[in-house]
Amino acid sequence: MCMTERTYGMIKPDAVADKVTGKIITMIEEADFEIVAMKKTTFSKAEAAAFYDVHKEKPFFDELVTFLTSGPVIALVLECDGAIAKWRELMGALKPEDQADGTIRKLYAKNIGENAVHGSDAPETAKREIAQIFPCLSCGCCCE
Ligand code: FUP
Repeated sequence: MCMTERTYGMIKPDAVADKVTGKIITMIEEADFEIVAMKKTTFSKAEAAAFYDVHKEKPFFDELVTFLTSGPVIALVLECDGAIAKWRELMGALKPEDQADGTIRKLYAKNIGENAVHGSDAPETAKREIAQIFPCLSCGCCCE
């Protein structure tokens, strides 16, 4: 059985613009994730809408797409045992009042929308997001 897990992580446009990419990558490495893949990329409106398709009926959808396309992101594939839950723990909660000390969002999020980082919330989501952003990694022979 495959012990390791992969998740899709993303340093969002606010944090890239604030030049805290290096600090966030250091936190990722100090938490013992393996960085399987990393690239700087800018989402088009269509790519952002596809990425956030699950939120398309939400009132904040347009704002979400506008924000994600507002500048480059750092897209990541992170790997370790329990990577999905571990990365979301390091990211911190969505709501500012719930963010624990030492989490990335506590340190760098500005508000509920401009929240510095993204992480897949489940194995199927991780698979879909990695396939969208890093199609060459989704060959079917990697750990799932
Ligand atoms: P998370 O998985 O923690 O990034 O949060 P969600 O998948 O629930 O939400 C995705 C994005 O929608 C968040 F990053 C920010 C945005 N959002 C809002 O802007 N307002 C809300 O009330 C909820 C989410």
